[in-house]
Amino acid sequence: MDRLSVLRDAVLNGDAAAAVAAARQAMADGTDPLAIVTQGFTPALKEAGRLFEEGEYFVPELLVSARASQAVFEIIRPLLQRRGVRPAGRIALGTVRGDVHDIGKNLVAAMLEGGGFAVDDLGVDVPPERFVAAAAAGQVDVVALSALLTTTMPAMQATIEALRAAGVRDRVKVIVGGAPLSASHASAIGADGYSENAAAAVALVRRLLGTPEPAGSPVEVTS
Ligand code: B1M
Repeated sequence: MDRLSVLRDAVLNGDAAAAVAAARQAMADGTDPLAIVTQGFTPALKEAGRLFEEGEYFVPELLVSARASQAVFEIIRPLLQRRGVRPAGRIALGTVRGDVHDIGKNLVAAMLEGGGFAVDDLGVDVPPERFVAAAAAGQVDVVALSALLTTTMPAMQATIEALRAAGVRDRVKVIVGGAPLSASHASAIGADGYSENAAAAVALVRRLLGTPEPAGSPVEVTS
């Protein structure tokens, strides 16, 4: 079995030590860290979600799979981040109120940092007023909202409305993302953009802020 298959099985079985060992071996063999995300733990989590839907997995199994992915992500994160450069913009990012899913949000944060942006990670279950406070503080160019549950999608609209009510909506761009989202929903709730994955979020922010794309890094943007 190749390293990424071993990693996928380890994540699916919630075996963090085996997942980390497979990730380290894959990197030692020259595997791109981003491939460990896109071909390693992301498909494994998708499979865990499918098993959950079919009643074969329950929340504890989802949780140990998520922990194994997070352990892998911790060793990859520094490789996705770029240090020591002047930020091209500042992003306040969080998972919206009622939602504690943060693996995708953390990936978006790391990719944005890797793209040269400063990220204020507000965490999970972030109420609209915390996003408003971040925007009102002045330094933030983009408010970035993540949601993984259909039941927490309305919190995105509530956050955008709170920004408007506080008089700070025009100061910032708002982007949204997460598995249940779509470009049409983003536009319906008054967001400035939607991206389907972490790499596309970087391209979207660059486009919204007018930051030039570095040569040789084409990425797909869905917005
Ligand atoms: Co939950 N969960 N979960 N879960 N979970 C899902 C999302 C679900 C689809 C599983 C399923 O039924 N198939 C389902 C949602 C159904 C729905 O709403 N339609 C679900 C459910 C129901 C629940 C609970 C309600 C279960 C319960 O308690 N009965 C509960 C809710 C808790 C809460 O939030 N209040 C719950 C809990 C959990 C755990 C805590 C156990 C754990 C999360 C741990 C953690 O995040 N620290 C968990 C997990 C792991 C999942 C699955 C299996 C994996 C999610 C994940 O991390 N994917 C998930 C099934 C699935 O996704 N197929 C599921 C990998 C990650 C890299 O992808 O997060 O999609 P993703 O991020 C992507 C893009 O979406 C995008 O870029 C990322 C990287 O490319 N993106 C953005 C995300 N945010 C973005 C923001 C952007 C731009 C792009 O700009 C701002």
